[in-house]
Amino acid sequence: MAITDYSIAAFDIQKIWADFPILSREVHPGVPLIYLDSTATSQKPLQVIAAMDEFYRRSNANIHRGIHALAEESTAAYESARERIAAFIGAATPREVIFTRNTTESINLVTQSWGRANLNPGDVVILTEMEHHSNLVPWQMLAQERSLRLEFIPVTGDGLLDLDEYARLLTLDPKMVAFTHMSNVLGTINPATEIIRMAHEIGALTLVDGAQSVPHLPVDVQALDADFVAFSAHKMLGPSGIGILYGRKALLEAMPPFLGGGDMIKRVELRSFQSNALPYKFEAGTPAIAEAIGFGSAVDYLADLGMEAVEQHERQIITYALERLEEIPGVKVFGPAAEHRGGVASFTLPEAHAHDISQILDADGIAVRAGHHCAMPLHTKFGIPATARASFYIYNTLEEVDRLVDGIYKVKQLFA
Ligand code: C6P
Repeated sequence: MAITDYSIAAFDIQKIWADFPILSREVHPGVPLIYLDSTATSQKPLQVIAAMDEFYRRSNANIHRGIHALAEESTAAYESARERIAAFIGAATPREVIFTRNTTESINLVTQSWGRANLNPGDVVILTEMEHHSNLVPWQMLAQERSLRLEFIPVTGDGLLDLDEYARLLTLDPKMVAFTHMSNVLGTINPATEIIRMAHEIGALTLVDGAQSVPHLPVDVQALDADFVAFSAHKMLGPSGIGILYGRKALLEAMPPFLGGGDMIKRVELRSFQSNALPYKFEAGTPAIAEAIGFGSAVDYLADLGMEAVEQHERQIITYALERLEEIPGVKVFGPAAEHRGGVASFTLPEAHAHDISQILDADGIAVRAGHHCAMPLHTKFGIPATARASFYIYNTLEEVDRLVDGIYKVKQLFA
């Protein structure tokens, strides 16, 4: 699609489009792509693709194991990626940045390692009603095993967390408060600093699901004062198969390893082992090396744009998108006003199921996600089985919002 709308860009959108080859393809003959599904996974710029290609062409070798030139190059590239990611989130040291497979694995690392070591029958863990299954099911599994009590901060009708009820739940003396920084369905940006401060006041630890916030907002883990933060590369211009668990050094040092195997040990005997130092203690086996290098390149790309500019760009798009969607008779958009949300708009139409909406939009090249978006309890709370979800990132334009709105009118005509 030709981009003519530059007026809102906090940065040079035409240059950005040139970096994302996939945005120029046709998805059906003669039908260009309009990609509005970055909350599921983002597209990747040439710089990320080139960094991974270059690694396999020139430097491929296992890390931390060889003394030959390629092994040293690949180890240096892998560790340099960790350093740049640590700087990107403001970690005190790269040793607090653990490579995992994704946000889901990062959260499971916390439940299985920290949780098993620290939680006992009757202990309370606070979650919220807007959690993705990734920050729900791992806690449910641990709760079953350890007879924990899970409590939930309610979501108000306008898609915000009820902080008065949170204050009341804190009187139950929870050991952990685990919450999403930004909802993948409602787009709500939760007041993470306040939630963490309140938890710390009563001595609880906090886990921030940053899957949607780290890609879209400036996130500084020390300014947040977070204990754990989980996020995935694939939602922030990087490859799939790699994510991060940030954890405070003292906490990570006290935690037992999550997976056992190579690289996570200092010494092994037939009947015992000694764990390696951080961060390697939590990185068993050969990791996703090329993916880590691609991830490093992705954070360089975002840091060059500036996360304030990324946030501003998406705020302008979502403000316009909410205005335009609300013009359409019968459309119900879930979630708060634009000032409290990132670039996510989940909606329903009375005439058509979310899957039909998505299928008809696809015929016009518009990619949106339909379903429960791995947040079934939230959909149950709102009394709906599914929503259609348009989500925006650095490469989206106001013009694409107009195309989405035209597409929704087409759906309404077809189902009238
Ligand atoms: N949400 C979506 O379409 P993984 O799959 O581990 O990279 O991320 C899991 C995850 C955790 N928390 C939040 C808030 C998320 O949005 C996601 C992923 C995608 O909404 C895929 S279900």
